Amino acid sequence: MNNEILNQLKSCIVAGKINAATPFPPEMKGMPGADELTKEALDTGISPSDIMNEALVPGMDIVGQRFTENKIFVPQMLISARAMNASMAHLKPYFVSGEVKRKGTFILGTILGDLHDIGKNLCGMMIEGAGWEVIDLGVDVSSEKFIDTLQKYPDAVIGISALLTTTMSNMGPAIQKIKEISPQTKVIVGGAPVSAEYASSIGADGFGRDPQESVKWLETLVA
Ligand code: B1M
Repeated sequence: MNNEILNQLKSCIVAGKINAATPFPPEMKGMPGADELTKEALDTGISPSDIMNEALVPGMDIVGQRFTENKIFVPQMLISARAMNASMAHLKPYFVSGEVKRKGTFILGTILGDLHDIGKNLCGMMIEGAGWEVIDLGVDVSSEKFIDTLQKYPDAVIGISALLTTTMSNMGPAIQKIKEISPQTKVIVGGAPVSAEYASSIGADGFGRDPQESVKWLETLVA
């Protein structure tokens, strides 16, 4: 019974079925979505961490994998993230109370001067879906703002996104300033013009070609 609800919930995440009222996807019209199934799971006594680890995380993992393989595209990924958010709304109180532990904290932002946030937002959603607390600083983030936020979350990992060849050059100095204050802090960078070689040349610890690669790299930190 428990497995059945969790499997259904996982399918909703993968298919992007938010709640019973949403008509998408057409083949699931009228069926309960992530919203109703999460409530039912909690009412049945399934623990919030089982909901997270056995439905949401594996569901988003499939979504990320399909995106990497070009089997789905940005709109499908966004709708799956909305289904995940519908479920997370029921789980948030348990995170706040500490009953469900996160894998860690991830501070995310686009680099100084860069206003492109679509890819950064997708990464944030996938990383949250993988069980991390995401502190999203938004766009055009200065190194001072990353460092200030790090004071509040000293164990956090930092993620920086850049979409312009002109702004990606701001990432190296930002990483240098972050590492001067906190040498042990891990930093991952990504964005269309960024490559693994460039990432390592500016002192980043990790590079994510897409959200799924970023999730996989984060997993190596907590393995
Ligand atoms: Co601008 N823009 N834009 N733009 N824009 C590009 C990037 C550009 C390639 C268009 C072009 O000329 N063909 C070009 C950059 C050229 C270059 O530098 N080589 C460009 C330019 C020049 C500019 C302006 C300078 C234009 C101007 O004003 N003259 C200006 C700059 C503004 C600024 O940032 N200061 C500008 C403005 C804008 C808009 C505001 C209009 C808008 C952004 C809206 C927004 O984001 N809210 C915009 C858009 C939409 C684009 C394009 C069309 C689409 C970007 C996008 O969202 N892609 C883009 C052209 C293109 O890409 N086809 C373009 C979809 C998104 C899902 O992909 O962001 O690559 P992406 O994210 C991927 C990966 O890169 C990765 O995961 C995501 C999912 O796979 N990823 C990470 C991203 N961040 C990551 C972080 C990680 C890990 C992975 O770890 C931390």
